[in-house]
Amino acid sequence: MIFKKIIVTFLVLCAVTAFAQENLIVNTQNRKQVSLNGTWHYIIDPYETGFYDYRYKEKGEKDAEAYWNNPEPNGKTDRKEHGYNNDYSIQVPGDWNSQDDVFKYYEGTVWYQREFDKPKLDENERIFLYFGAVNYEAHVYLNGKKLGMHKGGFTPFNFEISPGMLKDKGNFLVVKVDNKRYADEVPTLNTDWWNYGGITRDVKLIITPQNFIQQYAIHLKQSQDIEKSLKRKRFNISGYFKLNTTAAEEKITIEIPEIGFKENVDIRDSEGSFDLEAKKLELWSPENPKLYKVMFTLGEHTLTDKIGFRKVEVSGKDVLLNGKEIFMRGISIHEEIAPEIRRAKNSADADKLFGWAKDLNVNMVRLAHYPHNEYMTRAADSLGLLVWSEIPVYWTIDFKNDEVLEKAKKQLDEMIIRDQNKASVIIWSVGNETPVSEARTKFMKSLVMHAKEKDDTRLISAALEVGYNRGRNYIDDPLGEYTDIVSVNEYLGWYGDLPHAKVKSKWETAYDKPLFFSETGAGAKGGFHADKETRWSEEFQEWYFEETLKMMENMPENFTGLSPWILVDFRSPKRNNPKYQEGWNRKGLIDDKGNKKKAFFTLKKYYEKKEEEYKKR
Ligand code: GCB
Repeated sequence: MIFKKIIVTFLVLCAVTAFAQENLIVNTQNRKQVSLNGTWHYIIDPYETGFYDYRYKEKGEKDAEAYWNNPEPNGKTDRKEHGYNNDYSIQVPGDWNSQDDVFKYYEGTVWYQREFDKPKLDENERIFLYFGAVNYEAHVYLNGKKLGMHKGGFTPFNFEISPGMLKDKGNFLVVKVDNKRYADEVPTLNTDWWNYGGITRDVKLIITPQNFIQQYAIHLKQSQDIEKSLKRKRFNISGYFKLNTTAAEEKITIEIPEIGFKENVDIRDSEGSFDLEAKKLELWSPENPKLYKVMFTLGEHTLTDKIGFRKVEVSGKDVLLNGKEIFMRGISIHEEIAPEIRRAKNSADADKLFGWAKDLNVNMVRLAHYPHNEYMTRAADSLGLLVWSEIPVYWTIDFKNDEVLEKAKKQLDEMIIRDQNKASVIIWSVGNETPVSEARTKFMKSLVMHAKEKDDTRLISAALEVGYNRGRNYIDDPLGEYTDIVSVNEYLGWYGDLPHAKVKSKWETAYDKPLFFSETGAGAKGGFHADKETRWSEEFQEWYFEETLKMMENMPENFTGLSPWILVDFRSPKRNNPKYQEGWNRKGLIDDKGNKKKAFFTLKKYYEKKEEEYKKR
């Protein structure tokens, strides 16, 4: 009994002091919930008047003019200098930029507000407020009390609402959202994409039992010899549970009904980790994206998920999936719906983007340059698309700053925790085109090691740069020593020289590891036709891809695939050619209206050929 009490106190203490990512609740789709999506009110506040007083000090909690407090005037003599009403409404989820012209180029603070009634709770149920993502900094207040703060524009977070905080009706919820860019944040000041602000992903109340499974991982044990397991039809399955409890729990039951699997995990002995054996599993792959219903029961409560089982590994120069060499026929994607000039945010958007990708005959997507919403990785799981998922450590991050490293690690953790049960995700990328220096390599190595420590069931990579040197492209970035595959962005023929230069171009790496082109591409304005040497014409882009594909025929043996840049044209404030770009990066194979450019079909044909070639192996 005394032992039990100690555990209880310890766990409660942990819950209070833990970092945000340790409190993150996963698999929110399959938990009891109330959506807080829909119409909210807003105040645009470029001077942060609702947050700072006139001496620029943070306002006191009860300050009547703090924007987290309900501003209803107290009778006709009362002076109130802010307020929320229906004339200032905004939809959640959604970036603000696309919702009204006043927001189009806005970077700064916007206050979001809505009310909600207390949901019906069963005895001992707990309640959490969950955000899929808010770009970039969110301060969250409920009924005038601060619940917490979160930084990072593309990863989820949640706060517990204690029962005493909720009224039966009209709970006043306010979020201060700030998307200003800073040199010491992740990403930093400079990116080649649009800085969409707002509550960009779903918001919901998650209702849990008193004791519940907060996070878990379940996967094929990485160390098993997968060919042997396939022959024996017996697989080692391992993983862990992280509970959020106020009482000591003893066991969790894991069930996979379709194969008659039912095992108990004693969580006292194992500290939550498990190592079990399953029979008759069909493995997940792009050709057969098999997902199983998996059930986890703690006490009287069962949480279900849909999970695929697969093993990805590097063997010498190859990437193996379930023991077989694969070639990644990829495409890079930004989280944007171009025709509507907005962030993608729901499953219809995921279907649209992946519908285009599938039409290109890809088996892999690089979700650049930040973790995309969870509809994307769920859809990738069921469609059989291999995923590269990345944190926005992009270009000129402040590599000498330890706090920036911590911010990057936090985003890495949140990305891994959310998606560690998605079979589709095979690569965690810790960054893109970071300029080589001692400080940068130390920083990036630390991220690679951190990712490996958190998850040994995926490959770790980062998109590197290459120095072109008279036809010899030698990749010796020191970071390549630590990543599992060596990935580079290559633009020969677009940034330097013309596409025909590619044929003579030779590729070598200093590392005996698989080589992947994480980008290659050229700009073209959809519908603009000219001879192939005319920049911005569809014909130029088509020529670029033809030459790129010819170059592919002479790649070294370790060449393992590519994810060209990019599926669809995307908004970027850096792209200001007034005739051809007009604020768009035009390297899409599909234009901003949704029309396929000529190069789309060039790549598609190549991918069809590659698919056939690998089928015969
Ligand atoms: C790159 C970057 C990507 C850019 C692209 C371009 O190498 O990784 O974010 O958008 O080039 O279009 O230049």
